[in-house]
Amino acid sequence: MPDAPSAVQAFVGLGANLGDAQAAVQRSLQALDRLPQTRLAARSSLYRSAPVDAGGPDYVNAVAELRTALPPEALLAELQRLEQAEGRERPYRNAPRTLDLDLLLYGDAQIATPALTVPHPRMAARAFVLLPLAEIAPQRVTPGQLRAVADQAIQRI
Ligand code: A4P
Ligand code: MG
Repeated sequence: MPDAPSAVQAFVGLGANLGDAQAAVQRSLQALDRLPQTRLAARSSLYRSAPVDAGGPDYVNAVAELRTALPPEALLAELQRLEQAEGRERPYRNAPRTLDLDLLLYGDAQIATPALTVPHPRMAARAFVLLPLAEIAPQRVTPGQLRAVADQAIQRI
């Protein structure tokens, strides 16, 4: 089926560091492709990364490119529903998690509401976002950004 004329290119960051994190990320990539009015256009490799500003086991991270006709708030609600489906609990900020889905970019939109900040405010400081994003959308990441996170421990799985 062709994309709706209103379809927007959006990027979603996936992260997990509890349970079978690799399986949760793989399952969720497939689930993103089944969201209403949405298809998975590209997906990065999986990456293993040391926790940044957080504790617990290493993370499995990836980035997905979506084409979606959902407005950003509706897309966020769907992402949160998928987090719940993976058994996400929120005991405290940056707690280890079975699945975290962050809306990184939504077209060229700049969004600042209480529920949603896009571009994701911390993405430029994080190798676990920038490396997978550069793999599928090199034009959205600058060499300077990559240099700035070069000291963060991350490897492609
Ligand atoms: N929210 C606002 N903007 C957005 C957005 N663009 N995408 C709001 C998603 N959510 C957004 O999120 C809290 C609230 O942020 C949501 O209710 C939503 O309305 P949350 O997922 O419940 O809480 P959180 O995960 O503790 O915070 P957040 O912001 O997701 O944390 P971060 O900053 O993403 O950090 N280290 C490695 N190696 N790999 C990781 O994946 N992840 C984190 C989480 C820390 N360290 C990590 C990793
Ligand atoms: Mg989150």
